[in-house]
Amino acid sequence: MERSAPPMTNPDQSSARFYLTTPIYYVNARPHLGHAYSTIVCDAIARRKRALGIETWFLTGTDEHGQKIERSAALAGRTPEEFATAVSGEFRGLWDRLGLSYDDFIRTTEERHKQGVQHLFATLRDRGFIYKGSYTGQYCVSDEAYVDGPPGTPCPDCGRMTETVSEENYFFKLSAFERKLLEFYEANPGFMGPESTRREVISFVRGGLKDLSVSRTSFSWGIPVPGDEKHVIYVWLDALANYITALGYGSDDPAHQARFAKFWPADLHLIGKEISRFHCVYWPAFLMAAGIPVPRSVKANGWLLFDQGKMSKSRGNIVRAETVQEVLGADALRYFLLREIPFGQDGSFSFDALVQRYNGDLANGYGNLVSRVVSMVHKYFGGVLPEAGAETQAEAALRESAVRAIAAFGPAFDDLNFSESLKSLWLLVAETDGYLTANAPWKRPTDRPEAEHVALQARVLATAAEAIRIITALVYPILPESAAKVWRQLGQGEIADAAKKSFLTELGWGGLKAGTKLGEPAPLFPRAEKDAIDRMQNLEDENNRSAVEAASGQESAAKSAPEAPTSALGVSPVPAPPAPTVAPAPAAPSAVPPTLLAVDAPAAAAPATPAAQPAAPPQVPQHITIDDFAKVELRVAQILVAERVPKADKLLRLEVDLGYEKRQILAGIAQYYEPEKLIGRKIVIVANLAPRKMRGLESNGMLLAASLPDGAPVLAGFLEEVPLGARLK
Ligand code: ME8
Repeated sequence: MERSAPPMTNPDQSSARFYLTTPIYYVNARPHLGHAYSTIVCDAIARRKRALGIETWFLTGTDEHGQKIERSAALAGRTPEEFATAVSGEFRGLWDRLGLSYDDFIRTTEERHKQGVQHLFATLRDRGFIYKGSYTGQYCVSDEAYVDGPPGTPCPDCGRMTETVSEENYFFKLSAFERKLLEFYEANPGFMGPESTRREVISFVRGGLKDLSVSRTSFSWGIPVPGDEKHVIYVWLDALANYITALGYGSDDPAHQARFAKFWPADLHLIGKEISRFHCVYWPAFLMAAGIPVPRSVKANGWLLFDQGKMSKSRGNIVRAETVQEVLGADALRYFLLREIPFGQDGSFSFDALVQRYNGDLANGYGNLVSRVVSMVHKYFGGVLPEAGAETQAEAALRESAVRAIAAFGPAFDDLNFSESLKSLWLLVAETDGYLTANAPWKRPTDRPEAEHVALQARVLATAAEAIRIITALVYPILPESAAKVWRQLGQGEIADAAKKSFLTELGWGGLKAGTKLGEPAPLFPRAEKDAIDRMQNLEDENNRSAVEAASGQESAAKSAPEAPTSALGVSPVPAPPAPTVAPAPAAPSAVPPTLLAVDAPAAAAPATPAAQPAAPPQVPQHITIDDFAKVELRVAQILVAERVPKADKLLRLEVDLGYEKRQILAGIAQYYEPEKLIGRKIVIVANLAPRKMRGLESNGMLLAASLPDGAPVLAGFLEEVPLGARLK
């Protein structure tokens, strides 16, 4: 870990303490592997620091205020408090289930946080860095970020359409920190990483910093501005402050104040790369303005990708950590994430790659090595570790390799280069394996006297066991559960106790003593067969299916409501056509190009037609007159916002712009369209349908789409430019 001097440090700063944090996660979505990744990385770091005798404080938590959470709660039909409590509980429950060793879990709805944030806000105001003004501009609710540009500008980070906000706000004088921040980055090259993040942040600041609006008035789910309660504090100022409020900043309790004095500034804020601007620009500026030391480092992990895209709820491509834990165990997940993905880079997750790594490195590698050695000590020496005797060249070579592995592992790990540290340690696994095979203690050549053979067995098994002890001690922060099992098998007791006694500080060759009674061999990493992939896939499918069923249960309840039948898209009410009275006939002539209409091709007409082929001509129940058609008001609209509706996996909530007005429409296309890709797209809607409510939300209109034989919708659109609101007739 690079440690660079912050501009202001606490005088009682002792180097034998380490404070690290994860981002606090939004409670609008359940935890997935992406969240688990950052938290697992922190857990591994915290475990190593503790085992090195460094007093460590590891903080995680949930980010619960803001417009995004307020809206998600409304969509779920719950109060923001209930909603936040439920989802925050899921995060905490998962971290416990995965055995993560956080020291504190902060929720931004807690009183201690509220008090600290208000104290920070008041301090910034008292020091002259906050003033009142008014803001008219664009805001991305998904990222809770202000965006430069005219109305209609998509968010440069997530691509979603921004909303226009016009409010009286408090502003933070961010512009006053442009030069100070650049000087700070220059003086502290290790402050942020990886290099790509550093470059991006510096170029953002060089591009000029404008004052930042730090309060909102158009909603109320947040921490009130002290003394002006119609404003709530901007959610990022609220959220970032968690890193100090959790320690005790702003608290009246002397014990908490002492903890703040002891652990602040943070040694490491570990974050995902998409939130580096908030952590490397706004956060140090807020702290500098408040006269609080800035953190020592902010390091960004890359994105975990799944099915080619960033794993995220809005893309609908998430995998849950529970699934991997259930089939292969939490250690398998930890090992995969840290070994497979060079920290700071994006990395793909797939069940195939996971199982391949697991079998190759854990089941056949480390696990098999431990099991062979422990079993042979039981078989040949009654489970008591023999005296190794005099070293030959082979033992000396293995000892030197182990010493090299100890020397290489720490610096790479502490530089967050987990993949390299594991790679170098696995060279020792392979070498120990090769050493066993070369000396074959299980095989007694006919020409070798018994006593000589027993001496070889003793030497080889004692040496291999010692190499395993070194490997296990080093890998403990990454494989805590399995290392604990191996430690017991080596007769070393509880590894957690050893960690408390800072066993990594004096790790060196020769710790295993002859005469130690080994524990019983127990399976560590049972080989994963082909069905492991299917089992994980099935668990995910099952989880998705039950979510869909939960959603469609409610949708079908809505469907059966007589006043509001649902269309094939599960959207707006379209009266069901009467049963056909005539044989299938070609499409009725119409003033509207057929692609603009929701053409329902009955599945029975073309059961095996691949989606790409044209649908069979629809059955037309009867002719309508031009006057009938004129009753339907079809208009061009542009999608401004598209997001999934929680617990309704078929539904998207769209905000569309008709030029003359904006409105919300619910569309049952979530299984076919990624919300992000719809933003900005021009579509056709039925504008004069009576509004109806679904999942507590009002739908004002219906999209038009062709319905393919397999049920997939294809949205109607235009090749030429068309103005918003234009009527189709
Ligand atoms: O941004 N790959 O919360 P959030 C890697 N509340 N990491 C991922 C990931 C992925 N696919 N998906 C999520 C917020 N993460 C704010 C933070 S901090 C004061 C406030 C991880 O719920 C990664 O660490 O959107 C990312 O930064 C974080 O989860 C975002 O979580």
